[in-house]
Amino acid sequence: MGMINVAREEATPGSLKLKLKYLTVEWLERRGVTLEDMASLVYSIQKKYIPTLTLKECLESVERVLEKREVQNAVFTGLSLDEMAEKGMFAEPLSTMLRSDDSLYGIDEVLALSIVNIYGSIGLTNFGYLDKIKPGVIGKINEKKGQQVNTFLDDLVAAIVAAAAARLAHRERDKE
Ligand SMILES: [Ca+2]
Repeated sequence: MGMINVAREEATPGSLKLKLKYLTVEWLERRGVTLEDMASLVYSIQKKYIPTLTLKECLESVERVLEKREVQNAVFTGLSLDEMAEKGMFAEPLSTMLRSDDSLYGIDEVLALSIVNIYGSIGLTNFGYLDKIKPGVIGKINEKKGQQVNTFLDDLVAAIVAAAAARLAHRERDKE
């Protein structure tokens, strides 16, 4: 399976690869989350481990994460489900679970974990922390829940931030 994925990745023309990344950024922005929002969260959780860290490096790390097809696909899928739930396109009991971000639903977290898992156990620890504390834009997304369905968005953003922070941690460790 790994081999097939690599081959497909190489066959993807550069312009399509770039287009998918920009679409992913656009979709997140449409739902109220910018690259800068995510980069500043990466900075806040990783700064204590890497004192020389800059906001620019955090922004770059978020961008690298958003270049991965599995991340893009998770974003397109989750945000489509949020928007469709908003428009009332699902039958019960799914409709109510998605509209209320029911903690027993759980599929939003499962989808987000597909992003986190790319970067191993450091990613998972970061994700657990962000999910519990809900700092920065993640908290803002939560507050907006009355007006807009953000059931998948909150977990996707936490996962992207967790992955970008883990990526920086791995990079720093490889330097030593
Ligand atoms: Ca959620």
